[in-house]
Amino acid sequence: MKINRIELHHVSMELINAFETSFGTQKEHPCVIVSVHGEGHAGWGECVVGLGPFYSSETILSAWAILENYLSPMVLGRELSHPSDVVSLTRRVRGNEMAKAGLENAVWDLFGRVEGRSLAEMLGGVRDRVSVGVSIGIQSSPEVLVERVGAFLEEGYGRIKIKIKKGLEFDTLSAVRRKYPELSLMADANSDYGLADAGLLKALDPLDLLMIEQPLGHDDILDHAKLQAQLKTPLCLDESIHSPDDARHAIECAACRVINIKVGRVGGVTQAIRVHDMAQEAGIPVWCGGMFETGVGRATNLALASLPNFTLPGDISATDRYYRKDITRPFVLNRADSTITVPTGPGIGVDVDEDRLAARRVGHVVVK
Ligand code: OSB
Ligand code: MG
Repeated sequence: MKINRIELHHVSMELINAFETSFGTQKEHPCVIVSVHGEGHAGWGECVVGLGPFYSSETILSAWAILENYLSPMVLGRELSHPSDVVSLTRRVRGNEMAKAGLENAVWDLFGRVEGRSLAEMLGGVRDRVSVGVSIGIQSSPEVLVERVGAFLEEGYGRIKIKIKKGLEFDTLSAVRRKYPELSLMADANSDYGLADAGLLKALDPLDLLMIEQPLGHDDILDHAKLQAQLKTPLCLDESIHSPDDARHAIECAACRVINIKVGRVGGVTQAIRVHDMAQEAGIPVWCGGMFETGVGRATNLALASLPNFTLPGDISATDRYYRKDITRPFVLNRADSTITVPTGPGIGVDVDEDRLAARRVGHVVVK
């Protein structure tokens, strides 16, 4: 299969609710939607970068430049026998995992559409519905937070993740725990703590959290191992895992008991599967993280999360938790079991509404 044209669409999606984390407040979701064209079909992938280099070092501008000037030329016109060929063709580019993922995911979708197979089927998915939860940003007070949690439970979400900030973690989480003693509850620190703050995190052990996500440095593994040894609560790594090797290092030194897999953070579907398989062999459960994806990235995530070792609920909420109108059809929550149904059509199984895409587009380039 050959790709003869690649288009980059800089899309800006307005979030229904601003989202505050320990690294900043986000009012919109910017992304690069990548479309790859060949064999009479188009494949779609989402590059999940932020506006600034705060969650990861990649930004919308860096991903755009890398995709246009380096990654696209490496893939255009080349004979591809499998989507993972993109990984080998772009190996010379270091880092820039989100840019790589946007392109490779589009190629997976193209292969699926040409072959008439769903992405979930291509990846070896084993479930038709994926367990999901909701990630709640930092709120103005514990009372406001407890109310928001109640509203999401009312909507049918069965697992709640709360963003925490150093010094406010106990009051925040214990308020929720007091109101909902049985709730499947977890926290995400986005690297706001240091090893010297172990005491603050140890104090959370009695709250019976499902896990604490990424308390320490965005590039740390070893200190997480030292921290995990002091805690009863399982640690989960997000920011620190950019590759299968990072996952291996974390597993070998017992830095975590859970791994969050974001397809963008690890450089695409192929690498995500490698991390999944490695964790499975080590007895480490994984779950699918979220980056406020449009329907394009959300569909990719659902296919990925249908793999067997995604045994914990993912940050893959329904479309109406993020957007009034998406660039694909909306995804809805199955209220009865807090799941979202995995698309079954060819490729990612949803189509891009091109009028809607054009309406949200602030930049566009065609690479041939
Ligand atoms: O740390 O998981 C994170 C969003 C943007 C950047 C980082 C993170 C998140 C989320 C939101 O937690 C997950 C979602 O609902 O998409
Ligand atoms: Mg996280």
